[in-house]
Amino acid sequence: MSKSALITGIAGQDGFYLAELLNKKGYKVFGVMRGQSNPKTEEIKKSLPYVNIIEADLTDQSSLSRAIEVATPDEVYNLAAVSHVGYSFKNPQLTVDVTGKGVLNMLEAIRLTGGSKSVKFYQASTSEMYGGVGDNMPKTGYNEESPFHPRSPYGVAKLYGHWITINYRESYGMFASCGILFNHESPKRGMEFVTRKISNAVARIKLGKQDYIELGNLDAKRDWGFAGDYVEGMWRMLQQDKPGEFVLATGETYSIKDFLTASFKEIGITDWKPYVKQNSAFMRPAEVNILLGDSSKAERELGWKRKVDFEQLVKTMVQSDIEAES
Ligand code: NAP
Ligand code: G4F
Repeated sequence: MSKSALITGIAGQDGFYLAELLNKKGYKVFGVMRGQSNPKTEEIKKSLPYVNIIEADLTDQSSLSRAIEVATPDEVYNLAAVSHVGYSFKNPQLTVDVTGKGVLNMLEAIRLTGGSKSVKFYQASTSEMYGGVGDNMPKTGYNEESPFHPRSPYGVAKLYGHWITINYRESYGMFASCGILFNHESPKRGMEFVTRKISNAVARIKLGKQDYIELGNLDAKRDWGFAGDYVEGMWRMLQQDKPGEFVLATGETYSIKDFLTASFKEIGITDWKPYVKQNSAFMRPAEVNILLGDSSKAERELGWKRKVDFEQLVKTMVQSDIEAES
């Protein structure tokens, strides 16, 4: 009999790639969407026609219990979150409710519907939990043993989600794993994140639809991979004999300036400075200056390694936006 998986955050970037992967593997896929009339519902029905949509909200535990009863999943992937770091400074309490306490609601929904021993659970933890100021980062990057120092309401809420997941494993014997994922991007990335904001603006500048782009801190560095590679790692975590924590990263870090250089190169522009304005509205009250991940454990134990490199990622995103904007 085919396995069944429940994905929260199905309308997000990772929800899309994970649903595609699980469908290819023969899973029956259920996806949680929020809202009485979510405008993305029609889009999801078109792009992921095989997904069984369940209306539920991470802040409403009873709706999650119902989702578990409907899907009777073998695996639950908890991807839903308020996921934008900048937004989390403006809406810190909502962020705690969804990104933090929402994880507890999902775990309780599994436990109270009798799934503690039968359901495998994946929590979308994040490199934002390391935060820091860059000084305490090991030369080879953060790994599963590195200390945490979140720098945003989002990072703090995710740290709660991370530890409550581990707590449910230790308390109730749940198969509950956390993927500590570094930034991963794609043409499906939300426009509010810096990579897609840049790739889309570069496409529009090429097509004469836009003159410049406004950005915040250009010096921050991120370890950017391709989302399609990372959902494969999530799935592998739940196929292990034992649950655990796993870092997924590329092991390379680039600045926003590097991303601008590579993106503008795609449209034949070598000097991007005339096309970029800095706007303090996009600066954060506290910044994570540098992120670099060490995914040796995932390579060793999951046989996972990223396939797409930085240059390929930028090219794919810019070309996809040129096509979409043409
Ligand atoms: P995303 O595109 O922002 O998707 C998040 C999804 O969560 C959205 O579809 C959103 O629904 C849904 N959601 C928000 N509030 C909800 C609520 N109250 N109830 C139910 N659903 C709700 O994020 P992503 O990039 O795919 O990331 C997936 C997960 O991995 C997130 O938890 C993120 O924090 C984490 N993560 C991401 C990265 C990364 O680089 N992408 C790295 C590490 C960890 P709507 O579509 O209706 O808004
Ligand atoms: O693209 P970002 O908003 O991603 P950020 O903050 O690294 O968070 C993403 O990755 C995390 C994993 O490390 C996830 F957990 C999280 O859910 C999300 O997916 O910003 C990247 C960098 C930051 O330093 C930001 O200050 O780009 C800088 N930046 C400069 N100008 C900007 C902008 N970020 C955004 N979103 N918009 C700007 O105009």
